[in-house]
Amino acid sequence: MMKTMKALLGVLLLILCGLTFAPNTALAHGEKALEPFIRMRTIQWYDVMWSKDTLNVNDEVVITGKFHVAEDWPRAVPKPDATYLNVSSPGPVFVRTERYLNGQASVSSAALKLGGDYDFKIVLKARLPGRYHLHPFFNLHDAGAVMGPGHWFEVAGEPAAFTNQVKTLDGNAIDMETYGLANGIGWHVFWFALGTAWLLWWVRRPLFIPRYKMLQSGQGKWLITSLDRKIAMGILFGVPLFVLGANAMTDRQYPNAIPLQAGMDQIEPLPLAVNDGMVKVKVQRTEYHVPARSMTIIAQIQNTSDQSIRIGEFATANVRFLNPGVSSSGTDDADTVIAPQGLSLDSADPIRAGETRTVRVTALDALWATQRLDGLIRDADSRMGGLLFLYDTNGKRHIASISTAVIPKFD
Ligand SMILES: [Cu+2]
Repeated sequence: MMKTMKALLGVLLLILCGLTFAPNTALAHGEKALEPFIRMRTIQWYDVMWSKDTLNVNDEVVITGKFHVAEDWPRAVPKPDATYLNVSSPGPVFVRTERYLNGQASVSSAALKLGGDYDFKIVLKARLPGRYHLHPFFNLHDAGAVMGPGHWFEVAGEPAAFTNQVKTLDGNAIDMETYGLANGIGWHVFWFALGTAWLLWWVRRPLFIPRYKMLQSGQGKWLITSLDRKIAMGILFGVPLFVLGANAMTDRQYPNAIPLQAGMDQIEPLPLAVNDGMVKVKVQRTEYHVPARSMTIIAQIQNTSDQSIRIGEFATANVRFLNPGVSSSGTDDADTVIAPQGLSLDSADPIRAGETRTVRVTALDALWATQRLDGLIRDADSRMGGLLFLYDTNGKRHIASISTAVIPKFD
């Protein structure tokens, strides 16, 4: 007996240690968890920006950006007929106060069109002080979460200072932090108490084996007393009556209640497709050189615009390979995954207006491996997708969404 007690205590101590010394700073939260072909060929994020990254409790931050829905959507991923744009954060550290898709206020899920471009705007209000990594991300029905680029935010101030007052449709101001809390806790406690009491009513008596023995010896009728039956009947009729009564009372107290919305927002893609048609890119062959961590894309580029253009960037799965001299990382190079020298071309000459030329684009950086995109070559669907950014002499940007099979080279 003493031995088992000691063993039990030991196990408990181990569990306690595990809980106490568990690492409490997880620095990643699934950005690289999805298969590379899902991250590269579903939602292709670009131009994601944050209005600020140090704020006080109650301050608002605006996240804006765009995304392209890949034409070459993987066969293994259900089509984006039900998707939800959200922000991933380590717990309820911010509250989302507004969200827009293509300028339309949107609270529900939305269906996305393949090949479409959308812009988004999300307003968040800081709730708890701390340092947090946030990402916009898309929940794709039956597929999972496709993360957008992440960013660190520093929130200062006092947690108690947070206010979240909203005005309901009938004009009452309510505090979202405490509204209905007592009611919710009250109902949970009530059902928990009722359930536990009913369980204890039976558990306090001899259980399985004594009851089995009584049944075997023909004493089964003593197992259930008439009081048991009365209480059971009381519960059987009392509980539904109680629930219906409470429901009627709630109905009378809040006559203008709106159900939780389960509809789907219908939002058209931006009028200008990602590729405005001026620059056509046809990929002929793509090779991934495993030891060098370099992706070589041979593509025919047809420039039908009236300006000469240069390739400035290749972006896939939030990794950005920049062609130095043509493209810079923009405002935020602190933590988006950027290879500032990652993109090179076989010829630095711009592609002249009207010219069609086959170019060799090389995206080389360890990010292919550290972001676990090179796992692509072991997928059953070794296709890659991404956005090619081209700039003309006036700085106007053309974007081409490309998609290509990838052939690995191991030597
Ligand atoms: Cu993160």
